[in-house]
Amino acid sequence: RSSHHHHHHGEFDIPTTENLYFQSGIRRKCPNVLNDPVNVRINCIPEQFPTEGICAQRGCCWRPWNDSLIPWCFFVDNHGYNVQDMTTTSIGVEAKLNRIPSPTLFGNDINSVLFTTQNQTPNRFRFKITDPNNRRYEVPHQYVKEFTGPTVSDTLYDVKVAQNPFSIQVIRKSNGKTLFDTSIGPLVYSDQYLQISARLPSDYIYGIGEQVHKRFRHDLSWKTWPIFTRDQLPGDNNNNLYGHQTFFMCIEDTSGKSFGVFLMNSNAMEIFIQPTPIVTYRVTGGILDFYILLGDTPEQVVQQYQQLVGLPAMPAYWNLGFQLSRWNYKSLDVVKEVVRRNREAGIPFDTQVTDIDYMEDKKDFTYDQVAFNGLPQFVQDLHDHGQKYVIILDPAISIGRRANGTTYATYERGNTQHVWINESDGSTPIIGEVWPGLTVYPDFTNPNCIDWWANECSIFHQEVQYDGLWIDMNEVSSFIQGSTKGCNVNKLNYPPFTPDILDKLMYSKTICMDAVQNWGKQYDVHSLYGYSMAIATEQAVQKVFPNKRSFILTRSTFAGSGRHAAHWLGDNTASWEQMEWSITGMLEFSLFGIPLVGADICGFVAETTEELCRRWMQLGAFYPFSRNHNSDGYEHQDPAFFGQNSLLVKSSRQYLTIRYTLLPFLYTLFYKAHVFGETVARPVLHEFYEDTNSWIEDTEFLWGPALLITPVLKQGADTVSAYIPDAIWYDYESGAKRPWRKQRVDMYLPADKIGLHLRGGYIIPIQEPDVTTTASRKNPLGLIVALGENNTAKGDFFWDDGETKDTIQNGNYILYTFSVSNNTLDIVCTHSSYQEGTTLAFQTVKILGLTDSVTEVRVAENNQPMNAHSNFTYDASNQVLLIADLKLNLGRNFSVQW
Ligand code: MIG
Repeated sequence: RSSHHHHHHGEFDIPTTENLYFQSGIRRKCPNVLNDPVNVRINCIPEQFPTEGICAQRGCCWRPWNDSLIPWCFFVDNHGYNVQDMTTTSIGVEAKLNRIPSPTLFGNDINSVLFTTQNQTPNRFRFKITDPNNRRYEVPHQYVKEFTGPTVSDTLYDVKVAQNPFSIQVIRKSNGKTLFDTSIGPLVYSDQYLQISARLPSDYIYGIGEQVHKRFRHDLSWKTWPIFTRDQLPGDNNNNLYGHQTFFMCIEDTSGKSFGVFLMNSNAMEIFIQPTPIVTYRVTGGILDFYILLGDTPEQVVQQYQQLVGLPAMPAYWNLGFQLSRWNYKSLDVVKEVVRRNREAGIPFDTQVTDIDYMEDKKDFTYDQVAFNGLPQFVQDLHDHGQKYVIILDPAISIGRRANGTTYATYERGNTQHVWINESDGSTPIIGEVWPGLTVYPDFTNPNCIDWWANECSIFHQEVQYDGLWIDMNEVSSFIQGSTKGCNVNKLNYPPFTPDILDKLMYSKTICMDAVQNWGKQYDVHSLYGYSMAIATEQAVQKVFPNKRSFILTRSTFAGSGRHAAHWLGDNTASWEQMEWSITGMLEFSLFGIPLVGADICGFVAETTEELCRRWMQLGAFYPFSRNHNSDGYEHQDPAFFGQNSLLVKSSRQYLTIRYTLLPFLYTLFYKAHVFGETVARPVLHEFYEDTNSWIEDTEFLWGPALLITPVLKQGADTVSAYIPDAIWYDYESGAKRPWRKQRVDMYLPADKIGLHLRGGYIIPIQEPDVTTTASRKNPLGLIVALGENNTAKGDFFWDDGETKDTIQNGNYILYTFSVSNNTLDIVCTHSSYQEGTTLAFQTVKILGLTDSVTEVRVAENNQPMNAHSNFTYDASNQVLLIADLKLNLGRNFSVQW
């Protein structure tokens, strides 16, 4: 029998719903009742102030409302597509969709489109709408590849397709809940305007970027979120920022069931969110290519997303150390002084960064021979102290000469190899302007360009032995609109619909949309610039540091960038509210699969204050990526600048020292991010989804499942009203059990304190801290056991050399699992193929929450008879047992009994 067969009509019909406008045969009509359901209105004039005239032209319904947020002109049932010839394929269904004759919105409607579905995995469903007659832009992604099977049965989802007009519903089989229902609005599919709406089953939506959302949970009150990469600083507005992120997660109920929606599309768009809730995509090109991911928990959904777009890179250990940076140190002498004073202050500090001012005339791969004279020797001094050096690189390459009048070799070599982005003719390099003056733009989607870039990185490394690369301005940014010649008047530079992007101009602060790259027209590939630059830089790093992980920090991101780079949240302002919003920003990048993320500590733009900077250093000590960075023109804000004996130095040292103590735990979390897509900086809701209070929590966050971080975010405050999720919690610093559980508390956090709580039930690996990771990695290890319910606990530990590439793939690592029950801690080595690591040993075990005094401690190796161990102390007031002087070398199995 043929694998393609026709289904009966009824099989794909959407079941009748309660809603007046969705009963079969009635559907959306222009309401004549007074209390029509305004929240389900799908805006028919999204791009300008609505008028009755335009509304009539578009064949939509005109019903002004006393509130201009609510659409006055909205779609009725005469727009959309009808299904023709639905057939099954080996992996889903396929149908032709024919446009219902109706007025156009933006012209060039495609009359017949192809709808295909793929049941890719039991959890992952994909549907795609393309033009069968003309190839439209599809993202050449590194990890999301065309799916060819095999077929899966046993999906967690059912899919229903309505025929006239076309719509799709994705339903969770286990409870019949409709997760994604496009019958709420019309499908619009024209050359430069694609629109689809989906009704969601829950008001709790997270993700989409990059914009400032302030709160982690989305505001549903008619919000437009433009997406198109842009060199724009985060502010109190809905501006599109540096990254292009189209993934969101939605929690369904207190069982934790959640789903994710990812649109694979790089074109400029806006995502509109309204009550009910409904999300509407308004996309300027490419195809509609949706992935719906079903999980039992929010964390699982995020894991599935990362497995799809590329699991995050395993960072080098030193990437987790603290970094100091600023724009415009002005001279190497100043940098040296900053390094000196922070060393003197005992600030744990792995990496010194320099910004564009190290360069000669802001030219990549040069350094200022006057102001930064002696840079190579300075880098040697950093290395002698076990520290690292990171330089900034901007993509734009100067077309001008060197200061001494010679040609700029980097530019000349690139020219010879034709590696620049071209104008619409495909052969004339497009000229813009950035820091070094007039510039060309490397086309990182061109393999020759990647070779050129890697070569330049390599040549410069022979001169200045940097350890990592910070890639900025890769949205791509230009200070002039389009090019030195402006931009042609055509449908790419001036599309019929421009999303609500900043300046409402496609080429604002970037190059023309008809410029040409290897991957396609700028119109389609603009938002992939940072993504491609990170991939090119990854190749460069491979050439410069064969077999090492190095460090890449990128400002512009796309889906899957975490595989290649870390991210910081860009040019924030030194303000209390921006410090608070940084938590949401960080958690969103956790969802996007870019776990090595943080904001500029103490704020980039504007003068910080001692209090703000102190509180921000406390919070920033727990950003996965921890860097204090400052803009040009503001006073220094490195910790030691505030005075060797300042409270700010003391508190920064205190919490960075705790960070360094916890690095084995943080590194293990990154291992789990890299292998399983688990989040590192974790939203409270991922662990405590049974409790709806956690669904809106974004002023505190977790490291993995086990460390709750509660910063002070308000000026003048020494008490935080904090929500304590439903678990046993121990104060990290004293080890004392807190009397709090599933309640809001006033947490006393005086000037020098941030709230740190360990969750009962978890065992975390620690290491004696030091001022660099080079030093701390050699120190004794330890374990903290936070006893949970029934006095049990569990944990794990990943260790390798911290910098060689692919240690996990090659098996060169040590892995442990820990568990406690019946007063016994089992330390089980499940993998041991990193010989050098076996010189390290767990030397201390600290047990929190031990109610009874301890008289004897016994230690065993490989179940050999247990020896009594004499060095332990029990602190009865805090109920903490500290066992010291252990020598439990890595690679072997132990148990400790008390
Ligand atoms: O137009 O290199 O976000 O961190 O200090 C500003 C100078 C360019 C923007 C980056 C910022 C960096 C600055 N850069």
